[in-house]
Amino acid sequence: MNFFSERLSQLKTQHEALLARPNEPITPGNGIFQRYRYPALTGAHAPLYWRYDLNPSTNPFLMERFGINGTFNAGAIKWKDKYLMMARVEGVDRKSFFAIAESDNGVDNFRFWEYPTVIPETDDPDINIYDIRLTSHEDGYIYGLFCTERRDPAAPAYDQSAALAKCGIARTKDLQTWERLPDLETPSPQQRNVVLHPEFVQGQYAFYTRPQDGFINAGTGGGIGFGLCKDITHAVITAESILDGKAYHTVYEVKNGLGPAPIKTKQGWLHLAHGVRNTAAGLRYVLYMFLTDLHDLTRITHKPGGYFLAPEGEERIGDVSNVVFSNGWIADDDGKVFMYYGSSDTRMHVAVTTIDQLLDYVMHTPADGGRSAKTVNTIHQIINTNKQYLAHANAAYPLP
Ligand code: M1P
Repeated sequence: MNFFSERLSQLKTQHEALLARPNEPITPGNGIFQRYRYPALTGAHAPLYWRYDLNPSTNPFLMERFGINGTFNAGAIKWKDKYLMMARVEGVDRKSFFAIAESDNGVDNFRFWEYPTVIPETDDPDINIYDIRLTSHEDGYIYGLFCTERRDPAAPAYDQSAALAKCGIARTKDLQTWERLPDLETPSPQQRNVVLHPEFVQGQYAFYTRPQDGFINAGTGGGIGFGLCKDITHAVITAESILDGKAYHTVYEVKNGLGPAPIKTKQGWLHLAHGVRNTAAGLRYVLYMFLTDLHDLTRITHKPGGYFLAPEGEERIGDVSNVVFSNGWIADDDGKVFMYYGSSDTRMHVAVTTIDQLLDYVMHTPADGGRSAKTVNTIHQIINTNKQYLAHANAAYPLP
């Protein structure tokens, strides 16, 4: 075998082994969700034919011609009985784009479709697009709302970082061909993490927003907002109210943003969101949950204190460390829920749970008491209630 063929064979073997690797649940877990041992999707999952020129005469060293830096922050949807992640794929050129990977069981063997997704541009081309939220809307379309980032036109020439984030909107009926609609207009100069609600509200399209003053800093903005608009083909929100604000000394004291579109349950709408706080080591992103009223979407009925899921082990490390971020989940008809989350802006993971577990979690986890004394009080109450059960538990499972 010559050099080229040998190298190609090695690459193919390694790639196939990665794609075919079974994922394993990590037991016993916390009873709320089941984490999995391996990332569900990484940059290395990208097909070899995206990355290599496979012609021996033009690429005699079988050199990587287009490197993939990572795959993270994926939208998700069940489509023709397959579990689909629409991942944010980032090239080594720092540009993100979307590409769909599918799996039969939702936890492993994710394989990218042949081509990355083509999202048409508006008259003002996107410089970078990312973090798509997929919503199957009752109007019959699947919408993808994503962040479109462009250089801030007001920034002086010496500042090549200042950016303007807006919400881009595209829709499809087959996940292959996308129609681009004008970007969402809101009272806020910066919008990221915008999510479309799956049902009409008062006959209008309902959006969860995240107003910010700056690209990174929430400033006077922040919080998960809510607004309505009649025409999604020219989406303008004139009135935006905050349904879940940032709060001092919580896991969302710097900023927060909604994750995927909420899941409808008999008890209300289940929401997954991310919260950000500042530390000496930089920003820390965790996931948290809350439940809103079935009819008044802006009324939070239950909100557990603290985080639902925070980065652990390898998840803590990556291009932007100490980050978990979720913008995709899939609820199966049997009540199983596949939660997809990115870690440290580098790779995707899956955690599996059920609607019943999530409702139990949001409805029975103590709320944030607001101060240390209340936290101690909460634990005292748990201990006292447990006393009658401890004797039994110790008898059944004697302590060493
Ligand atoms: O780098 C961490 C995250 O930062 C942004 O989230 P937010 O809008 O809440 O600040 C996004 O760029 C997100 O993609 C990224 O994971």
